[in-house]
Amino acid sequence: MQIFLATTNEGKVRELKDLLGTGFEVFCLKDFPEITPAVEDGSSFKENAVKKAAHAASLTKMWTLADDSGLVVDALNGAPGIYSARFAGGNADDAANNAKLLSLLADIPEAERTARFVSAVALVSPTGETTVFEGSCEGTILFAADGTEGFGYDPLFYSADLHKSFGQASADEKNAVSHRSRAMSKACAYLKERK
Ligand code: ITT
Repeated sequence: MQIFLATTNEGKVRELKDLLGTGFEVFCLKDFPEITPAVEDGSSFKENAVKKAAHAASLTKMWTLADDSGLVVDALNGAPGIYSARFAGGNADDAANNAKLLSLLADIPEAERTARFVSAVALVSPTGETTVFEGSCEGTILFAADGTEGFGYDPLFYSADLHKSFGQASADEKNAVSHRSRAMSKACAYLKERK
């Protein structure tokens, strides 16, 4: 089965390929430079995931999958949430986003640094049928980066499941518990039924 991953994020491409496993011929936005990414102006992870997948599917006519995800921090009333990728500004990189998060939480004690990663995975069929699967994983925000594995906020996220930061976790360890893997296991089960 051919599947198109509507994402510009290399970290997500790596994880999504691993999570799909064998049996898929995978394409992504890098393979189709003429497809411009969708505008993410929805008000939820789910809405933005559907926007990204539907936009790409209308052009590729393949099974298309998009992930919209982010970090939800309780002490920041849910921020950065759907704005996780651009928390420190439009062109912000991971380092700038992480620095902003650490500075906003500088005075917050450990017990109040609870957070979760959330992922909404939208799947659009070649005929436009749309389904969304969601997953989350709990943790706390560290006082400093720990480890260099993964991407995005991983070095600052201490996983309650793994008892270590995602920055210290191997790809397999993160994939066993992550928000994305929890959403993707439901998406993969759905896809298998349609193969
Ligand atoms: P696409 O929209 O092209 O998929 P993006 O990076 O802009 O790429 P999002 O809008 O979904 O994707 O933003 C997700 C951001 O949330 C991402 O850039 C990271 O900063 C953060 N994030 C999501 N999942 C993460 C993970 O598994 N580990 C670390 N950070 C993550």
